[in-house]
Amino acid sequence: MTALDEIKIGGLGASRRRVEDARFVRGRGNYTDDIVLPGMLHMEILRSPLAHARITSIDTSRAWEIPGVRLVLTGEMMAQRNLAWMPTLSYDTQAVLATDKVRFQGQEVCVVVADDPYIAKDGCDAIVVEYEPLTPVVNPLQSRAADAPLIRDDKEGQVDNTCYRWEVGDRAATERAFAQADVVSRMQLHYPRSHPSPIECCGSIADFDPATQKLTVYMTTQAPHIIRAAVALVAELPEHMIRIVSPDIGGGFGNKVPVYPGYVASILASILLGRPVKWIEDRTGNLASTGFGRDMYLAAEMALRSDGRILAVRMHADTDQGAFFADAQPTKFKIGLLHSAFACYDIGTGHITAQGHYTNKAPGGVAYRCSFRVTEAMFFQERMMQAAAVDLGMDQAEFRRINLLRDDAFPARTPFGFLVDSGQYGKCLRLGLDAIGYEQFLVDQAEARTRGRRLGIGISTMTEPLGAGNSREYDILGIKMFDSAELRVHMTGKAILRVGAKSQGQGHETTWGQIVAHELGIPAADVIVEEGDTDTAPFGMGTYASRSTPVAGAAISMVARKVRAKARKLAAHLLECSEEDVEWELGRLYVRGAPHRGATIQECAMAAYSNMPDGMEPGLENVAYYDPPNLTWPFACYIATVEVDPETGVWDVLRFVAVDDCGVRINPMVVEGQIMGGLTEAYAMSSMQFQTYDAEGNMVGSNYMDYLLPTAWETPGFELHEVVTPCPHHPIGAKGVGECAAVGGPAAFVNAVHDALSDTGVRNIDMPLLPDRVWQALQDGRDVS
Ligand code: MCN
Ligand code: CUN
Repeated sequence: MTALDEIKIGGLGASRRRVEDARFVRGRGNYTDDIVLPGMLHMEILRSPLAHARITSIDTSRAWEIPGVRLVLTGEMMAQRNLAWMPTLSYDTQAVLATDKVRFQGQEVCVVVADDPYIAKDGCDAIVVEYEPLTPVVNPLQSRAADAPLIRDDKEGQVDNTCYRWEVGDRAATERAFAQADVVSRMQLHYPRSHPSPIECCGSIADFDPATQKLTVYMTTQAPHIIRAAVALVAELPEHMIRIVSPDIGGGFGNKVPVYPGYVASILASILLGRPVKWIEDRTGNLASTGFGRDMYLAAEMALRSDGRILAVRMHADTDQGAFFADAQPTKFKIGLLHSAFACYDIGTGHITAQGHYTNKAPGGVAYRCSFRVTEAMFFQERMMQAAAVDLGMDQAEFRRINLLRDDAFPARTPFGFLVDSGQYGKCLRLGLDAIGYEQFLVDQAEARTRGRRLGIGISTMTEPLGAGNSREYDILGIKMFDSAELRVHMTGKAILRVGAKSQGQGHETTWGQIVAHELGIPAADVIVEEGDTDTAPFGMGTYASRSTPVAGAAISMVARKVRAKARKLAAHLLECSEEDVEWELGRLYVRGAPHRGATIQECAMAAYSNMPDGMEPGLENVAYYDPPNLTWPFACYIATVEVDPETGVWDVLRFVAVDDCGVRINPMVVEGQIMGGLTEAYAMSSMQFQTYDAEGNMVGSNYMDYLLPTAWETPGFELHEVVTPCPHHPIGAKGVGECAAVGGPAAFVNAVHDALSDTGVRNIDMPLLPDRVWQALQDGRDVS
């Protein structure tokens, strides 16, 4: 008998079709809003129309009079139960329902629970809130002004609008390096506020059963176990009486990591009413109040030697955090901040300082397809790389090539504290340049310029730390960051795999089965994957920061190997030989020296229930918790070519080449889908998307007329290539990939447009590169921010 063909059984490397799509394309998904429970009530949120105001009175009496209204909750009622404020990831507090002031437009003020959502909305309309307007603060500049109003006057000891300060790197060494520089290159940028905008908004159904005292919550969360822990610890409910279920999720992109007031209010409402309470957020609620990414200002300098080597970087970031600090805590989650900047380059030394500012906006910097601030780190890095090449008068590809970490440099310690363990950066860059036809493009570009046409080429090379984390360095609310998998092989060799991660569209039901197929030879189609139910799945930290493959994926390998170890004992029994003489090939165990004498994994499974050796515990199942030794370090090289129309400022993407090295690919098709999705978001951010606020703190971009999502029509085509450098510590050599393209992509587009303007003196146009901004820059020959 020959070994199984791994691709045929849907193992590692198979572009297996996504099994979850069978229900999604038939409209048979089970999203939170599809769930209808007997006796279910509906909740709506009354939001603040003002960005900054003191609440002088709330009159809910008219709402209570509306037939069908069952409950009206105010901040005061939450406060009576100690639930008016909740902790954030960064140990700040966030208002659940406002008690004293409103601090951003769209903030949650009251909720109404009623027989249907329309009555609940009417109830919200009937509430009268009187506000005493306060001066709104809409950017860090206003926030740190001496006469700025104190936004967080609820916090003891808070004297100004600073929410954090931190620094990393070696200040003294950086200063010495700058003193020796031949050239100092400078850059100032703003990465605008943007929104993950999943197609499904957030929502929850809380179902507290007064008879059993059990609380079940169906909700759109990327991390159900953390929610259970938070409810147990914060609301002091017994953990075994809380069940969190994440059903199908219509996109997360980071938007569904935080805990939102709607979840908390629906839980309290259900406990008070003893009936299920459903809250489904509307689009404006989602766009105006939940999980914003970015909003960071950067001033940076690079010390350069005239031969093109980078001696040091110095950066200062001012971040606009909004009214509540819900971003990562640098001491707890340093991958989430700028620490990963320049990790792929050999830069000697560097120093970063950052200051966070409270403003009258919804919490910002939360996460949008990035590990918090990694996107900004990579964008700033790659914009600075291009500016430095221009200042040195060097070819931008060559400048990158000589500064990238060389293959023999690994493991390499970065100036901001990481250990980068593997990569073939030079090879990725060369592959990308060859694919786009770099040298020929430069010729064509020069020739086109003589005829008044503006072509540009932009490169972005980056590595991103993915897979938080190792428990030495990463925790959430004190819980160490690991992940888990539980595998149960039934007697006929079919299996169920339960995982602590939670897919929001990434295809886990497809790819996790492939890891089992690879480790055990059980066809992927014979493995059912279940995620998202805390009553059944082992404790895991959820899906974000592209951690599922690095951490949960590793746990799946490890649990399958435990099962294989038991199968080996069973095979020894079946084959009547000693365990040491049993050899493994995919899906089969056989006697060393007598390969025809073997037992398949399915035969071993049957034996585990029907014919186990004396003294052996029946069954074939196990659980594994995996604590990774390091992060994984995927690498990417993205190259865009564009043409800018000088008459209109419109720019078109001519070609886009992506070279991704995410280690071993479990499912190449799923990986390509991830990369294309990320590049689409990168294109959206660089060309059309931002969410801004007017001077009054009114949000511009709270609907899809103002906040643009690219369709297939405007999205350029992407040409994908791969390099495989296996992760040295991951059981199957895989690295994370889910965010890479969204993180590294924007700089490629933006650099390309700037390259097309390289003779104009324009150094920086802030994203999004709307045609009017590009046109203005061309007219004036000046930067546009
Ligand atoms: N994969 C693979 N081989 C690898 C790496 C990954 O086959 N070497 C597969 C994985 O098995 C998985 C997918 O690619 O099916 C993504 O894996 P991974 O990089 O581990 O990322 P996560 O599963 O942890 O997903 C999180 C990541 C993040 S943080 C955001 S934000 C994001 C993203 O995924 N949100 C998404 N991609 C998304 N895709 C969809 N459709 N919807 C979202 O909300
Ligand atoms: Cu950062 S957005 Mo994803 O980590 O869920």
